[in-house]
Amino acid sequence: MPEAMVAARESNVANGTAQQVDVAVVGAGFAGLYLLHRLRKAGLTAVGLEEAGDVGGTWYWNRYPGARCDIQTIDYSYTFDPELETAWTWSEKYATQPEILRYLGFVADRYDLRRDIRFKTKVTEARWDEATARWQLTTSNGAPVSARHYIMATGCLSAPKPPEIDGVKDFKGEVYFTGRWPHDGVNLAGKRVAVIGTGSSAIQSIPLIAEQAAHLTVFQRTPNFALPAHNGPAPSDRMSLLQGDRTAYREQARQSMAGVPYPQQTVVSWQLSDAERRERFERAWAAGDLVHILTQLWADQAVDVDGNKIVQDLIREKIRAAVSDPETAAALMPDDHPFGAKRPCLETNYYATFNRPNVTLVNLRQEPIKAITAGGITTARRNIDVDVIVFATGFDAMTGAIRAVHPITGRGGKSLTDVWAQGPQSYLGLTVEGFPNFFMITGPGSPSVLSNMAVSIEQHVDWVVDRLAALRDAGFTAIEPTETAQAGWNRHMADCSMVTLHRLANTWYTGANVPGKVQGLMPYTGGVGPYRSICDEVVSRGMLGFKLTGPDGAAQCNDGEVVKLQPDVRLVLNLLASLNLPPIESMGAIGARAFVEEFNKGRPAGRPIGDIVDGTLPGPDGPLPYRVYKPSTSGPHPVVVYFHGGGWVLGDEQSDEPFCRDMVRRTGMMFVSVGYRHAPEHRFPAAAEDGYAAARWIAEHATELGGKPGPVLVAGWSAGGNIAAVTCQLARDRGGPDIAGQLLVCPVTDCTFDRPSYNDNATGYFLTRSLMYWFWDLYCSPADRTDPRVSPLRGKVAGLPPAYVVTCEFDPLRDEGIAYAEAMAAAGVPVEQLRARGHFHSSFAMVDVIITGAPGRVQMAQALRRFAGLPPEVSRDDEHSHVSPGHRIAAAAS
Ligand code: NA7
Repeated sequence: MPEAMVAARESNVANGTAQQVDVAVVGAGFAGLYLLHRLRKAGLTAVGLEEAGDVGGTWYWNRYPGARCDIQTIDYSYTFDPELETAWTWSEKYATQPEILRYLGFVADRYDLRRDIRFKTKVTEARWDEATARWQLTTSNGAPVSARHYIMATGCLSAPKPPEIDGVKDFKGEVYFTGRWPHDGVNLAGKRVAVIGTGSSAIQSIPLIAEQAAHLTVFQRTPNFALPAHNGPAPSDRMSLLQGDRTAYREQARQSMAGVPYPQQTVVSWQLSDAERRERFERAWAAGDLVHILTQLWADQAVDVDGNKIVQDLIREKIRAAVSDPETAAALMPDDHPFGAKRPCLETNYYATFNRPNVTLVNLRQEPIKAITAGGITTARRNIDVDVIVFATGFDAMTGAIRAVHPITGRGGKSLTDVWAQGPQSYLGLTVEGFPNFFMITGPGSPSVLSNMAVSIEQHVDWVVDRLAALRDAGFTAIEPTETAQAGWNRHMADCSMVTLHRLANTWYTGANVPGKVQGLMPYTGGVGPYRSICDEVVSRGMLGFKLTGPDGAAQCNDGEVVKLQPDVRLVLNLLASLNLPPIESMGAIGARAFVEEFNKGRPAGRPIGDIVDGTLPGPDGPLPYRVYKPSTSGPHPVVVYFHGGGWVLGDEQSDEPFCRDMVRRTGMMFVSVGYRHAPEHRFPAAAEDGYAAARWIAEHATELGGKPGPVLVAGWSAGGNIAAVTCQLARDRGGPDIAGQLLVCPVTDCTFDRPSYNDNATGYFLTRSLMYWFWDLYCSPADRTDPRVSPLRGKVAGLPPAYVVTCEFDPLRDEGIAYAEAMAAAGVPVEQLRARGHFHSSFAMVDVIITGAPGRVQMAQALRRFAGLPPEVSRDDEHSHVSPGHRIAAAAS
């Protein structure tokens, strides 16, 4: 900062006139320090306002015994300056709070940051002044501040939660909060100590408190999963990865899901034997690394309740083995949330501490705390006398420091507290509509606490500072997200929340730990790498979703939503795009079939079902192969005749196997998938006639196949949906078979290519318009295309079986599917539609890849069961029967 400016600042502080800066930053922790450094480099003047007496943020306040980071310190570091990386060496795999604080002090000194920070200074009010397009801040100490931009670098866990227990004021002993631990330490020797809470802070401090105290009583409301930290020197395997190629290591972290460089697992739990799963688990247990065990066991561990439960059981086994008293061990075993849905902890001697004679666990689920009294704590069963109470009860997370600490008033006098009354709303977790030039670092709506904070902070700070510099250079003075962009982000947040299991636990991620707080998942669950690419996309698409304004009415706004696809659909499409595959239609039919076969080898195998039997049936022009998929329950089951997708050209009776298996599990019905003949060898109407003949034969032979006699159901995806629809028309017109219902998933129904979905989704969503043209050309000559046996929309649609029609937003076939559903409904056929928002043509077929497709298949299964006269729910252990509806929490913003 130029000398004159420093002098001006000092005199402003002294005389009470507002300190003028480009940017005011609240907080001098990891985020605030890097902000000040970057802002200075960008030529923007800044002041840091920090309540504490020095730098450090969360590491300044959390000085309780045993406080450490639980992301490995080599990953929990700044990476913006390679020289800084080599100038500092961590002494341990997980550094202690004092060492991390020293590191942040070292950084502050190295870049001379303290001169821009006003310590022991709280912002007491922040108000946007429309006339000057500046934020006006009042502070608890010194001059007010006038800033063009206002940035909250306040951290996610910095507003401790009040005790919420009656009688705290009556207690005559000592009271401490882990999040506000005295700087000169606490002597607990010889004292009777109570620790309330069993989150990370408690789990880290309890073993050390137990060593000092005469007696320690731990009051536990919810047991947590804790894993051994195996602290010590940084592990050599991780160190050699880092030192081998530092740039690649850091880049992998930035592109990863959690901000730590681990690969994406692709093997699913049911592909592994018990022994292989145990081997993976033991390796992870020995590694002592949260991100390893949270991400590296099997691909379904974080997204599927079954895959997750295997991990839970293995951890519970470890707890049982570590704790001698079976009742205490049982009480310490979490059983109300998926592993990882609540923040798991790293421990050193935590479970073993409960084997000490001076430690008692009080299970508050059995005996809740009634009150705190002068002498101790009274539960529903007893009085426990103590000298010291340690509240390790956590924080008003994510929104607490931003919302509750001081009033923030945006455009038109709107208060942030009011705007967030129903949960935090943001665009990218960085900005809020109605609050121009206001930014949050790791705010609600960003990956934040579900990521390595160091990586997320650097990404946020770089993005924000680059935007401020660009804004200045373009002559604008204000930036604010639009309503459309914010609503879109909130929808995207809600979509992401359906991918992971975080929504299934009541935690501080969801606001459930604070009485009265609106509940909803606050952090972004879509992953660090995808989040980064979205932020970059906002910029590359001309600051999409932001309104920029400047002097003399200058304005720019490229309004819109940055992500309309479901998050996993976006990932899959980006991956496919990155592979630069030649168009399928350029491969020729033989080449395309080989490609699809190869492509399918890489997908997760379908889940186990009862039995699979292959056979052949007599088709109109020779035998046709079929594959029967049977449920594991005892039959006979209703029969679904299934037609695979592939544009009448590709695939076979096995190519939709994951879908068939999934639907068998969800419906409890038997699927018979038919290998109908393909073009170009067998052109129209071969596939249609095969489909019809197969349905007829299967209906007639249901009992021999092991199915239930009586009406069958038909189902199909894509061209298979076309054959299913045609089969229903032919069955009506040719005297059977009796069909109880039809499930048409993204069906081809018409030979017209001018509906909007054909143009809107012509390219970029895997099934392209030109691929569809190719399919049509191979299968059916133009003269035949209006025949209802290929364009069922052109046929008579009255008198058809009840239908469930699924269409996807980003599919060329969307509008003809909707048109067919509407035509049937208009003709009196009972029709239900699922118009899948954000999905593409293959969403529902990509089982265990497009996780957001699962709820759609649940609805399809329920429809098939209704058609078959069965109750909607199949009694099996899928994710929707594991969890009571009350436990499902969508994103805060939804
Ligand atoms: P956490 O993880 O929020 O843990 C707080 C603990 O305190 C948790 O076990 C709570 O039980 C318990 N708690 C909270 N309020 C009460 C009341 N009123 N009565 C009894 N027990 C209570 O905070 P931490 O400080 O441990 O960790 C915060 C994060 O810092 C951590 O996740 C890491 O990211 C670093 P509950 O589970 O709500 O039933």
